[in-house]
Order: sequence, then C-alpha cells, then structure tokens
Amino acid sequence: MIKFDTIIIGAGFSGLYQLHKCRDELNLKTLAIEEGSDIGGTWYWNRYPGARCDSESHTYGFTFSEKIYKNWTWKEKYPKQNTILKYLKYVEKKLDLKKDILFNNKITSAKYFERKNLWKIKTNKNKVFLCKYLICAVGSLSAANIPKIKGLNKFEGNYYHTGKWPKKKVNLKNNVVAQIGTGSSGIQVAPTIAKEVKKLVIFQRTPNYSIPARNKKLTQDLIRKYLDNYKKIKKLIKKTPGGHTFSFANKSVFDCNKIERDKIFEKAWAKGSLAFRACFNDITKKLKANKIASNFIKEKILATVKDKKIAKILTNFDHPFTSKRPTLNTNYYEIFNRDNVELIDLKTNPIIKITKKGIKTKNNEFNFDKIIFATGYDALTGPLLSLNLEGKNKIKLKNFWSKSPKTYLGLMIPNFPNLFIIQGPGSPSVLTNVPVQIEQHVEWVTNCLGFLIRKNKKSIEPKLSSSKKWGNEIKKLANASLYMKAKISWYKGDNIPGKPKVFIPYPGGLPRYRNICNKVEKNRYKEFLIK
Ligand code: N01
Repeated sequence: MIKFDTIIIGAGFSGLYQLHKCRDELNLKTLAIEEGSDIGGTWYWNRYPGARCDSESHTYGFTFSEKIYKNWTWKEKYPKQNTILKYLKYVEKKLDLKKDILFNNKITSAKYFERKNLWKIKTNKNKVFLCKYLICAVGSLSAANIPKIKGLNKFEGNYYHTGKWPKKKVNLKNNVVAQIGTGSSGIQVAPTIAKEVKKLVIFQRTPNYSIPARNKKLTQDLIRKYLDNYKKIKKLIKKTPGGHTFSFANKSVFDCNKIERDKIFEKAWAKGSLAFRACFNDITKKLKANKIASNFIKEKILATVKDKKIAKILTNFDHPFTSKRPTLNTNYYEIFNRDNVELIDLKTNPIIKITKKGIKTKNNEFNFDKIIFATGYDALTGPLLSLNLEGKNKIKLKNFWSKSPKTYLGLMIPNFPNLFIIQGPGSPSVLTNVPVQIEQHVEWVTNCLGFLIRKNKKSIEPKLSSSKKWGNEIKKLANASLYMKAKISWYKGDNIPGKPKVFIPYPGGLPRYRNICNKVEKNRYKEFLIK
C-alpha cells in the first residue's frame, strides 16, 4: 500500500492546478487519480456534437502564470471542447504533471482512520493508497443523470448521455434521433446534428431562455489585445460576481423609455454572450425588470420560429430569466423551421415509456435509431457522494448529507478531517466562470495546507457551528434572489428524485465569497477545529 502526503481525485482544471501546487510549491508527495484515460475532466467526457464553452476563451483558463497565459493563443470567441482539451494538454506539458497521475482508476471508497490520521483510498482496479490530505477535484457536473424511464433497458438502439459521450465518433447520419433535454448541452447538440440526421425529435420539459452566442474567429488585433492585457483581465475577472470580464450596467430597466431600452437590448442581443443579462442592473434581481428582459427574448424567439404552435411551446416560460442557468446558442431556434426537426412538449405530452423501438408518449409512439440524453447532472453533491466517503466515527457522507449538503465555504466538511473540495456545494462554483473559482479554491487549499505544515498540525475540519452558519447564509441569500422562483432547477436539486431540495451553490458572488475566504485565512482558521 503506497502512502502519499496528498491524493487528488480528478485531473481536470482543478486537479491539474492542485497537483502543481501541492507537488511543486509545497513539495508534498502527491498523486492524482483519474477515472478517464487522459486529463481534461469535464472536457474529457463532454465530447458531444457541438460542445463548446459559454465563457469567452480569453477568460477561460489559468491566470496564475503569465507565461502559460501568454504562450497560448485562443482562436475563437468561445473555445470548442477539443480546443480546451488541447489547452489543458499544453498546460500539463508545461508543468510536467502526467508522471504523477494514475489514469483509468475510479475511486470506490475513501475512509478516514482517526487513530492514524490517514485516508485510505480504494479504486475499481483494486489499488489501495493511504494519504494524509485528500482533495476532491471531481468537478461539480460530472455525475451524469440518465432519468429512470421505464423500458430503457429494452431499447434496441443505442443511447448516449452528453456528459459521457463515446470517444469513437457516433454516426448519426440519416438516423432517426431522439434528444431529451434542452439545457446548455442540448441547445448545443440539436443545431449541430439537425443537418445530418434524417429526423430529430426534441423532447422539452421546460422551455429555456437562450441568447445567441455569436461565436467568431478572433482577429489578430483582438488576440494581441487579450495577450497584452493579461494583468488587466486577471484583475477584472476577480472583481465581477461571475468571474467574467463583463460588469453589470449601472442603470435600471426603468431608467429608460421603451425605445432606449430596446436599443440597449438589441445591441446586447447582436453582440451575444452571457453578458446579455448585465445590460441593466436589475434584470437578475427584480421580477418586474426581469419580465421585461424575458419578454424581449420571447419576441425574438417568436420572430424566428415560423410555426406558431412550436414557437408557443418554446416560449411558454415558467421561470424568470437567469433563475436557471442561461444558455447560449448558435441557430437553435432556427432548426425548428426545418422539416426534419420536431418538438414534443413533455408538459402536455409526457413520456410514458421507452419501447424496444423508441419512445411512447401520452399522444404518440416514435421509432428511433438513437436516443441522446442531454438530461444534465446530479450536480455538486453527486460526484462527491459517488466516492463513498467515510469520515470520523464511521460517519458516512451520504448519511451526513441526507437532509442537505453541509460544508463550510464549500471547501470542507465537518467530521471529514483533512478532506478538501474544489468547487464543492456551498461555494459559488457553477454560478461562475469556473476556472476563476478553481484558481481561488486551489490557492486557498494550498495556503491552508502550508499553514498546517508550518504549524506542525495534524488535522483540520470545520466546526459544525460554522457549517450551520454557512448553510443559513446561503439560504438567506438564495431566498432573496430570483433563483428560488424556478420550478425545476438543478441549482436546488429538483432534477434528481429523492435529492434534498435546498439551494446548493453560494449565490453571493465571487468577490464577496473571496473576501470571506481571505478573512478566514487571515484569522488563522478560527472557524475550524485544528489539532
Ligand atoms: O443539463 P441541464 P446540461 N425528462 O440540467 C431536461 C454546464 N454546461 O447538461 O429544465 C425530461 O441544464 C431538463 O429539463 P428541466 C452548465 O453549467 C456548460 O444541459 O429540468 N427532461 C433540461 O432541459 C449547465 O448549466 C456548457 O425541466 C429532463 C435538460 O434535461 C450544466 O452544465 C455546456 C429530465 C438538462 O439540462 C448542465 O447543462 C454544457 C427528465 N426526466 C453544460 N431530466 C457550456 O459552457 C432532465 N431533463 C457550453
């Protein structure tokens, strides 16, 4: 049984950076264990057609090293899945990380032994390791959710989940294909495959708001500007609530008359990007202002989709804009003008079962060659629960979190000493441009480990009272936000049957969160039990 100082689970953005910090800065004997056969995390698994990031490329990467930032050139406004993989491979090479990563091993359990102050980790390849510090860099959106629909095991065709897409090209040409789900992933898949399939039937449960991405090649001038402004960009993404470069306007929707307002909306719409929500300061905060933005989006969809019945299904919104993750699209609404694309409204025509040949809904029966599940994830808690974590006094995470995920800052869990989470439940994580959050978390964890080592401390875990307080803070902020107005939202666990219905990420924005974390560090971790 090999013993390490640190084991990191996962080799995506967070695992790679954490490995570099633990090994090269703290000189800890460190191993990263990865389920996939290569690095990449989210971008290793999400190989679905059309997969592309919604954050602008010059903000979607590491900023800790000027050299790494400047020696890489993004060529498009939004990077494609395989471009991000290439970027991570470039970073890995620069830092020489692979030699300390064990691939093709899935963690089956991780138990803490108090007497020895060690974690014992087992993998599905019967490997067993011991370590003092265990860092879960498992991603927030890595536990794929395939809904338990009756009959799926009888389906004679193939089915796929966007987040576990096969490496080998899936041939969809001239196939009759079902797509269930119209979130960020589904809205990217559909327009990409609509051109090649014989027929595409999209099953929509909840209509989504989607803004045009307006992806484009970056000009040499823009590329130069991004590289020259490295320091400015690095500073700016730390200041905005979502870790993007756009700031919210300082005027309300109601500071303008309709003509002025529409001009601003039109400009933001023509530009595309997640920044659309920021063209006024109250869209994401006040229902009345939100309604005006959502009506603008609705009019755009109605003007694009020719069939009035379909347009109605696509705009029958039941939640405020941004109360669920807003999505970006490239010609999503346009595909509904094609003869080979059909939309099924699951609200009025729900799926009854999957048959040998396809899908039976209340009103129809379809035959399909393939089914694509773009049905999202057991977000934030799912990836951690799948590790079968057992802390002090044999406390199992699944029991400790049965009513709600209890963490402090989304970084650590009471009763689970020396266990750290990157982007865990209770941190801003999924509400941000993720690499920005990851850098902040990895750096906080590294400083904390440095502190424990310098002070010769055995272990650290948050006090239960700190985690209770943190849970209340999240609840208070969430209740005051529009997030709670969404009927079905993975932010609050609604998409997974049996999952506790609580708001999971921290909704107070990155700068406020960063300040709290910095204060905790400065005050020498008073909110924690340190032995
Ligand atoms: O998953 P989702 P996603 N029957 O949960 C539907 C990140 N991401 O993979 O809205 C029928 O958003 C569900 O319906 P409803 C990003 O953070 C980023 O698309 O719950 N339908 C919804 O339409 C994103 O938010 C990028 O009613 C069911 C869809 O499936 C997150 O990942 C790209 C169903 C799931 O949407 C997740 O996005 C992709 C059921 N039983 C993802 N269960 C980029 O940056 C669920 N649905 C580009």
